Amino acid sequence: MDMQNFEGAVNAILAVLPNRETDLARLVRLITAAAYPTITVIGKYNHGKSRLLNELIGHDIFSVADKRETIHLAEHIHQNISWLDAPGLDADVAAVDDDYAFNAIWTQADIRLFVHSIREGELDAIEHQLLQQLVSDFQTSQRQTLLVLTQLDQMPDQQVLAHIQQSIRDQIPDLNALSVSATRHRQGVENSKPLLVEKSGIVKLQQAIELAISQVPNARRHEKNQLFSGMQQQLTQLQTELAQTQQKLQHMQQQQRQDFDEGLIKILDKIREDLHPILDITGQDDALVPDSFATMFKNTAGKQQRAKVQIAYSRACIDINSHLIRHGVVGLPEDQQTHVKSLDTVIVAVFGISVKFREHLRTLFYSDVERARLQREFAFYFEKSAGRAALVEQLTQLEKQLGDIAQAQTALKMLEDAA
Ligand SMILES: Nc1nc2c(ncn2[C@@H]2O[C@H](COP(=O)(O)OP(=O)(O)OP(=O)(O)O)[C@@H](O)[C@H]2O)c(=O)[nH]1
Ligand SMILES: [Mg+2]
Repeated sequence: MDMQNFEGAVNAILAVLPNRETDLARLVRLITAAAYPTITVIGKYNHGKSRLLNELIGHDIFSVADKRETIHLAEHIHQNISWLDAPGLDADVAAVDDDYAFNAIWTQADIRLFVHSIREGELDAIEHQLLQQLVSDFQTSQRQTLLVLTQLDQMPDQQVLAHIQQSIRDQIPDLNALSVSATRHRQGVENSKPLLVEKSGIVKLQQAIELAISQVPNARRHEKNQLFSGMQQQLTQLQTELAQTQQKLQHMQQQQRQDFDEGLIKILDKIREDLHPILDITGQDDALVPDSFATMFKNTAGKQQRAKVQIAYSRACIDINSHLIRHGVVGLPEDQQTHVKSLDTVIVAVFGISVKFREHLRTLFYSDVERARLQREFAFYFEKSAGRAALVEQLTQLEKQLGDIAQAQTALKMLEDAA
């Protein structure tokens, strides 16, 4: 699997699990990393991180200064260990520097040396919070953090020193802090003074680092498994939830349609029933006798009959319309609207505008063919209504999301096979 495929796989997973960005970066690092364990320093600027690394490596590799000095990540490979020097943390000064530092601790490092200058007294809030995060990260990832108190030589008063060491122990009881002095170590080494070397604390720190390094292979294996299974679980859970929602919505979709269809049939049956007395006339249909000039202002039998037919038809329309509104069908779809508002109703669209005579009512409500057409057409407008369209849209979205999850699962599997 090449880098490009890695990127594709990572993006497929990120599309579904955006909050796993750091975890995925770490996972890719674990899959592609060289066999070397990686050790980084982390801590506030000017606390002696770079100088500590130089002492541990035994060469002046990283630049040291009495000011804010390291601004990028620097890597040096020494005796099969990758040593990373990171910029000092200081959110106020340069957020970008912090990005480098965070990348070092969360993505790259197997072991973190958290550096705090004992000259500064207790840990401040930012250091404390980050250390706690690192300690709790150990519970999940088994990545180790060593707390290193630097510039021990700057604390000549043993009582004050002991007091600060105790305060820090109280602040972060889960970590055993190691106190060191880079300058004493350097002096001891350069002047061949084993006692000074011993007193520098660097040797003890080196032993602690050795121990941590020996645990890296197991920790990495654990971390990989934990990341894979964590993401798999998250994907499965998401998939289950979405599939349940999908089922619910599909059921609702069916149920709504069934309610609409059944309700409409009931109403059409009732209209038939109601129309009986009006349609069942024997003999001549007075409604068909047109008014003449002579009867223009008279209340003729024809007028009465026509009024009766109109009233019956209006009632039928009201019944159907209230059924439509109850089911969210409030008007014609936009592409069917005209500039005549009064004609822009579903009723007019389905019934037409010239229902005037008994014959029209008979055809509309008594013929089976026509009734099937009415059911079909009203259902068509029902499906076009806003609520129904929104439901379809929701289902389309869900299907897409489920597709994305399936892709993310495949991508995760690919990564796992590459690991
Ligand atoms: N006396 C004494 N000075 C130290 C010790 N460690 C580091 N220093 C000095 O502290 C200053 C800062 O050291 P650096 O190693 O550059 O500090 P840093 O944490 O890397 O700083 P940034 O790169 O800016 O984040 C330098 O002047 C070092 O010489 C120590 O153990 N004792
Ligand atoms: Mg530095």
